Amino acid sequence: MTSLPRLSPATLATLSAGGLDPAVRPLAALDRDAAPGIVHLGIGAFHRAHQAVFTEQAATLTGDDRWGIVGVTQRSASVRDQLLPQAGLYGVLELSDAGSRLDLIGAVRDVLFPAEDTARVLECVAAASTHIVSLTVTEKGYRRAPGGGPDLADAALAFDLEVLAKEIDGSTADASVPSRSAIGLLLRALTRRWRGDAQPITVVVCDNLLDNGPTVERLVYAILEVSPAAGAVEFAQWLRASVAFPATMVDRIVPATTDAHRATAQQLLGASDAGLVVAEPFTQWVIEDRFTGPHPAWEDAGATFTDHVAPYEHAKLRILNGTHSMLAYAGALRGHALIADAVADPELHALARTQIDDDAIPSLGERGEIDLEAYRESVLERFANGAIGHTTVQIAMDGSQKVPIRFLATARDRLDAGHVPHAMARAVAAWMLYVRACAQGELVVAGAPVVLDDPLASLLADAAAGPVGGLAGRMLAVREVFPAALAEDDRWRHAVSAAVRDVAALVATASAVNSAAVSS
Ligand code: CS2
Repeated sequence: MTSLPRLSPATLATLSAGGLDPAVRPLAALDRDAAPGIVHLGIGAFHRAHQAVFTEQAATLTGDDRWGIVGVTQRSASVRDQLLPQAGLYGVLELSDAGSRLDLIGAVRDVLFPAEDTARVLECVAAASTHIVSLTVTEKGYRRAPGGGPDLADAALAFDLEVLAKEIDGSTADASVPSRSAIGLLLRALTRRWRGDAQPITVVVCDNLLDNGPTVERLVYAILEVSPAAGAVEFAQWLRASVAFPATMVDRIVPATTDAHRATAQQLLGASDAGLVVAEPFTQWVIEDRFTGPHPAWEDAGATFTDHVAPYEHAKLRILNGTHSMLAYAGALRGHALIADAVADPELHALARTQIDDDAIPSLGERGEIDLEAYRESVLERFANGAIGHTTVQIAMDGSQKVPIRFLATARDRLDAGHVPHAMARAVAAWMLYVRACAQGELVVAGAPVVLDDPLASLLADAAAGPVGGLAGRMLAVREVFPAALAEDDRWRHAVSAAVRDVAALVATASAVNSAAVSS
């Protein structure tokens, strides 16, 4: 790649003077020095291609420059090091078979890394100009135990609870001690705000959790119930009065950025962009209209505000994410590197439709205004978008966190309604076989061996190891994923055992590369 200037306000000014490619959407003309109004925990690719874009467009339409974003990374400083040299500027490369477009985003004003900047994060959340703390920290980022409460055995959370107790009781001795979990950092930051001017604030959870806002709200109060802090009750009272946790449904397919994507963006822009993210054209955001203070005009940018998010959220988690995960596991096992190839595979396409029609849609009590059949078609069409290069292995990560939300909730509802969810059993079977193949080093996709990427990887590998016969029983015994009530339901056990045989046979008919995965 020839060395091009790096994206920055100065580079952009020069390029704009020379005329930007029509496929490049320029920045909103806003005062980027205005005090930021949003602190976002988890400034990964999804946030940058979703909420930050809605925020940029709302600012463009209203000229309201109160909504700059302070991004907070979690596990590494890499995003900070990508964006800060570019003054927070980056592009969103939108790809479809119809072509490409590049949206330039200026909403991000600063990026902090808690391991080095925890004190700054706390200051930013306590600032009077900040009205919103939002999060995309993935399912595992909330450190929850299988039942949904805080996972007190989690070392990072346990550490943070100790520091939090001191913070609640007014000791700032550990003010610069880095938080080790997102939920720990969130609570410390809210404590700092309470101890400061105690202005109301809204926490906007943008992760694929069931009933995400209220779920995190319950988690916050459950953590305070076990906190040794003398002031925990008083702090909880302030939270109840001053902090809202609206539910949201977030939707945009955002694959990992590759060098090929960067090359495409450079061609369009004429500059290199280390913070580039990639997305499909489709985007949706449904937000419960429950805020304690102001928010950007996200509705002007196309977000839906409603009192009732549940129908949207359930449809999305069960129809889109449920099928996405099934195609990821079964697709990888059949040698498909990309979701677009998996959904084009006639066997898997049929499985996807059956899963949606036989289990997901019937499990959705209330439809709201959503035409679920049309939604099914749009989802399958979006999966077929080969231009974005979304990989099966990327979606397959963190199965122990995703399977309960994307497969088991549907299965539970079907069983409670008296139906045996055979399609969900096949999805679960595909995950079990995927775990086994990875754990035994037998899965190769696009020439690369696949390693199990999951917070419970070693526990799962131990359970999956061994012959395919008995795999269902061994995996159903993993209580961190399968609650006893479901795992001991004979209808479900039989369905999963049969599904493991069926999916193993389906995988065996695929290319020679994978037949080895189920040879023993
Ligand atoms: C995907 C989601 O990686 C995954 O788990 O299923 O990130 C999915 O692309 C988004 O939820 C779409 O909105």
